[in-house]
Amino acid sequence: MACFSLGDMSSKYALEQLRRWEIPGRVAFSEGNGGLPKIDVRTNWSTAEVYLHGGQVTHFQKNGEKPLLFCSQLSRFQEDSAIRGGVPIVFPWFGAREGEEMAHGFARISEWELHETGALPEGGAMLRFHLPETAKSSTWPPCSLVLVVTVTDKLKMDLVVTNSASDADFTFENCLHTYFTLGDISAVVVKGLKNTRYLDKQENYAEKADAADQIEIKAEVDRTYLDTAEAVEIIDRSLKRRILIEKMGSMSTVVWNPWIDKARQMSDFGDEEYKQMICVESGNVARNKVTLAPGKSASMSVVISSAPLA
Ligand code: TA6
Repeated sequence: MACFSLGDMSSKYALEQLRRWEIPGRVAFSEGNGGLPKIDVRTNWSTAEVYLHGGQVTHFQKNGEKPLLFCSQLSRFQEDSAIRGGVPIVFPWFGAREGEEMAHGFARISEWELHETGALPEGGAMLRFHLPETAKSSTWPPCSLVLVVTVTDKLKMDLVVTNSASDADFTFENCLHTYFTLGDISAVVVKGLKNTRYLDKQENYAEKADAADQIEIKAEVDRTYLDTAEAVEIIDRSLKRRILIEKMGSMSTVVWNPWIDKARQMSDFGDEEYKQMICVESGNVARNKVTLAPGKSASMSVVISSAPLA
């Protein structure tokens, strides 16, 4: 199976290798930020961008509208850092981990391989990426990770994890850590999580529930909602749009806005950028972590769409 990953290739050579996957008018390749190879997708309804670095979708925008995904103006684009925006792939652990320097696992700082591109008959595009064996931390059991990105008037991402071992179960956390563009955080509410139990990172992961119909962001919010398969809606009255995040194979939803202090502490994030973004993340975290028997797979899908506010 022909495939491609950045590995130790130079970017120019890398781009030449990618050309075979080009689909005129639909899928093209260019040198992105930091000289990293970037995949440019154009459909009848939208544009998108994906980096092999992290297998990360960094841009999705419907024609004539503001981008749906947020990417920090200060994001690093280098091999030992995660891109600050778009859809970082969190795997095989969420958050910090004892003895591991990289929070949120190694998938988002690994070079993924492009294995397939396809033009969809109605005018969309499909891209399939694999995380190569070499990218994994040696301390982790054999597993395979596949990401399928489908771009139409919606953005669909499928993340499939397979336990490649022949004799042992494999337990992991996963999360599509999606950053969304907002007009103004003060004009935004999040719906779909009423009465859902969550771990509040602001209070040492105390377990709580919120009976309010919607979440307003007036300070740092860092909540891991558990045991929920529900869709979540971001209502943005400043951009007069609602963003719908539907998910399958995910029982956790994380809602995060860094607010003022955390924004200032992040060198790859603008001090004022907290006003134009929110993370609504879909995954399987904490007690929702997944255990796979040998040879078994688990698939998680997230579909992002938007519509004007009535
Ligand atoms: O998903 C929320 C969170 O776990 C926050 O606590 C914050 O750390 C955020 O992820 C970003 O993490 P990163 O490692 O990308 O800086």
